[in-house]
Amino acid sequence: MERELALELVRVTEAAALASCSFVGRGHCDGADGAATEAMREMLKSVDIRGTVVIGEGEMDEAPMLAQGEQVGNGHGPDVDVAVDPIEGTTMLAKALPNAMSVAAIAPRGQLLTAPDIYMEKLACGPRLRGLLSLDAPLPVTLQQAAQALGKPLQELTIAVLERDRHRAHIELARRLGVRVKLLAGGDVIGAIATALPRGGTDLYIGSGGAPEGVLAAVALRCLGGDFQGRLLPETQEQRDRCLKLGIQDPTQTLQLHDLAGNDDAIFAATGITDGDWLNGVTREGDYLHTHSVVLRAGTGTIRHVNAIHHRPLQVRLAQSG
Ligand code: VTB
Ligand code: MG
Ligand code: MG
Repeated sequence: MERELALELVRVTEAAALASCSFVGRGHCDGADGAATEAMREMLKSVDIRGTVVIGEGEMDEAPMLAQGEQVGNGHGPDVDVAVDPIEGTTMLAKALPNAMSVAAIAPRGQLLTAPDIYMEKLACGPRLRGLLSLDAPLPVTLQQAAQALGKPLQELTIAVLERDRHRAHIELARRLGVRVKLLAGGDVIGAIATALPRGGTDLYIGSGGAPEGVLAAVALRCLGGDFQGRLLPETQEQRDRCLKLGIQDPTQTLQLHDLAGNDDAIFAATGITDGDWLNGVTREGDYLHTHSVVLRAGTGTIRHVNAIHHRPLQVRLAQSG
């Protein structure tokens, strides 16, 4: 993959953030998702890739959404897998809460897991813990191992988890051991990524969230030198069949970083929609909209922050002219 694709991918997440920022705080999700998805698809048309969507907005071919298997790009560049979440954290966007962002990743064809839209059990950590932990180990063991490897007591360990009833036992257990628990309203892509950021404030991310988000987070953690393991959690026969159809023979297998995000080059891009732990949200100043994005490359480990200023009337005109 040409490295220029990194900037092209930022354009894609910027487009989705710009298209959906007017929905922030308005309480309804569908309009925002539709606008972000359409903007992403339009922008992808100009990118030099022969892309196949492996992670999209929905699997069920509900045009005009980006569906698994859909071909994107201008058909001229390399064959790549495309993973997107046009809005990661639509509920946060609707409620004007932190950490709503637009996310996309690409990698050479066949590198990214084609995941079904079901839950996934996750364990993410930063570079200092890479290769030391296992999703198969009981939580107390993982917490002990992490604390020991980081050279600090359990009382100084901080884990992040989505605040959901299904995580109550984990949360209570961790707290009983003295571990600090950061509860997230939503957004486990940033929850997992934060473990690998220098001032991310958390050591581990645990718990279950969306499998598509797991693949996206895994790409970012590969680029950041961290680690990510996942296990799909099919709950019904229909979901198990869905896994098989996607070529996942054993849906209960623990997936390692390379199973999810490959071992070749990969590019991850994200643009903030609301202010968050990593990215600033879209802000407006007169006729101009400011975006803050980050783009990561697995091949080189580069972390690039991109602050862009977009001329709003021009954006609107371009959108209207199709
Ligand atoms: C998960 C998580 C996402 O929504 O998909 C979550 O991965 C939905 O989980 O980051 P619940 O069913 O428990 O609400 C996000 O938090 C936001 O898309
Ligand atoms: Mg989404
Ligand atoms: Mg999401």
